[in-house]
Amino acid sequence: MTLLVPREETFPSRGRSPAVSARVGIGLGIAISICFVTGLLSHAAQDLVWFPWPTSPSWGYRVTQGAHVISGVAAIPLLLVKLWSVYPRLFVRPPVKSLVHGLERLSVALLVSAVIFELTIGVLNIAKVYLWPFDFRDAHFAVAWIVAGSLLLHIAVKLPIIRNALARPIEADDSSLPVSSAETDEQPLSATASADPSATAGEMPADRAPPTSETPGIPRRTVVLSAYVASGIAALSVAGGSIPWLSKLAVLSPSIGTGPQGVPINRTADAAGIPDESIGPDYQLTVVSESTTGTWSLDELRAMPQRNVRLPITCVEGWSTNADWSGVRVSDLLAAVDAPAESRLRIISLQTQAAFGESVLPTQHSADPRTLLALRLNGEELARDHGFPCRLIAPSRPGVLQTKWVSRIEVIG
Ligand SMILES: Nc1nc2c(c(=O)[nH]1)N[C@H]1C(S)=C(S)[C@@H](COP(=O)(O)O)O[C@H]1N2
Ligand SMILES: [Mo]
Repeated sequence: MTLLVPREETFPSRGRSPAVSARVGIGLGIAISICFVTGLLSHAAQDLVWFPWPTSPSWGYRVTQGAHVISGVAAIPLLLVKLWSVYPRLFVRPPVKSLVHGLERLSVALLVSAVIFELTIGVLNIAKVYLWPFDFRDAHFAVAWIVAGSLLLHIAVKLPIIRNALARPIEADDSSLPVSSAETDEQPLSATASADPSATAGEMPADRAPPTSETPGIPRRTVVLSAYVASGIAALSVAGGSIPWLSKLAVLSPSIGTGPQGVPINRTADAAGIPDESIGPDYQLTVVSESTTGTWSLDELRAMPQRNVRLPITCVEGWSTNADWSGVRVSDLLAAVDAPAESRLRIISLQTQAAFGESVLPTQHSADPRTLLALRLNGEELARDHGFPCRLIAPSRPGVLQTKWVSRIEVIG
């Protein structure tokens, strides 16, 4: 029998061992858990009508969504090293030894493909690349549950191995680790390899000793350390998108402060198809309540009491920044049309037939005195691309719902 790969690359080698998989797995498990929980929170803030997402602290969504993007990106190097440490197992023969073994392999396949799917479309979303025919949010949300379920199952099945691997010094001999019924591929040393003369690359010769600290290959400590360092670097490459003093390092996030008026642009007025005439002198804001309809020209809005708030804008896709906004309180507009401050509102923009062209403002946000229809940003009249003549800004609200170019507000509950 000839091995197709160099001896030190065969499994198990020193670097490829449960000692490494378990130690990298801890960080990966933590990153995925943070990502999952903050993803659920983002879903709650955007889609759950019955869940009163709080308006305070105003930076709440900024923190949860920042953590979501950072933990997801930090997971990538850990995932790669984890897969590297176990991938020769993909080629064990026979591929399925028993029903339990088959189911266990299937759950790992599901876990790995679901995690790769989530991280891939997540990163592409941060990079504003939309290649897929399906709805990003629906798919990202649904597959997150597959990740969570198969991850719990995976940890439960591997718990004895994880425990033992963590209890021993990292470079210690792995050969006496417990082997569960689904884990018999951990023992290619004896029966399998010697009984099967056609053993393929990735399996061990029968006479091969179990890996020890003497086995050639990358030291395990180096593998684990490199995984965590790479994860930290990956996190830093996006962390500056949400954490201002790290913004110089944010090579993968839009630089905060680069857009007009010091705030990045998510979609420009041209990209959103806002015609110049619609935001010219004839512009009017219409507010419709059950009993009354009010209209205001831009000058009339400017003549109303102007409020100043400092609030972050948090793009779901991985950047956020604080800004000074001023304009008319939404609750003042509601009072003008005899609607209670605690009203559910539909905020409609001049952009028609687009996913973000309108949004629903829950009652707690309408009533919050910091929720404005902003006319000014960082001391200047709102730039066209930031939503001129006026745009919604509310505390702790996903950026995608901070509707720009608002032309109509309807009380819907
Ligand atoms: N009408 C409309 N409003 C919109 C959008 C849009 O595409 N159309 N994009 C939203 C998104 S995704 C974000 S992050 C914020 C960004 O606001 P900014 O471009 O002023 O920074 O605007 C939101 N408001
Ligand atoms: Mo966004």
